[in-house]
Amino acid sequence: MSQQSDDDDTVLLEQTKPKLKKPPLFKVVLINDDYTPMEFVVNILESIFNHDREQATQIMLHVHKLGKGVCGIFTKDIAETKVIQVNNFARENKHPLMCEMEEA
Ligand code: TYC
Repeated sequence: MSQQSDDDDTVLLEQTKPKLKKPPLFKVVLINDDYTPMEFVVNILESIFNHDREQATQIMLHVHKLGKGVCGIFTKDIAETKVIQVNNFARENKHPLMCEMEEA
């Protein structure tokens, strides 16, 4: 709310727009490949994305059948961190699994 006075001493109140905008959101997307074991992908979906075993298995099978799939939707910093964690963990275990982010 901003205040302004005019000639006759009345105070005009004018509504100003709220200044906070919602942050942009990013999908973290898992990509299929022919070599990463299904169990390894399910473990990643449980440990990094906090899905239960059932949800993790559904997402892994979706990616396996359709080529890619969303693991979760996050603000930019969190999405970037998750992508790095997945890619580092996959490389440490010598799997070619790939993870990316796209604006939601
Ligand atoms: N296609 C893999 C297999 O048959 C499993 C897999 C699922 C790999 C999802 C990557 O993002 C992935 N072992």
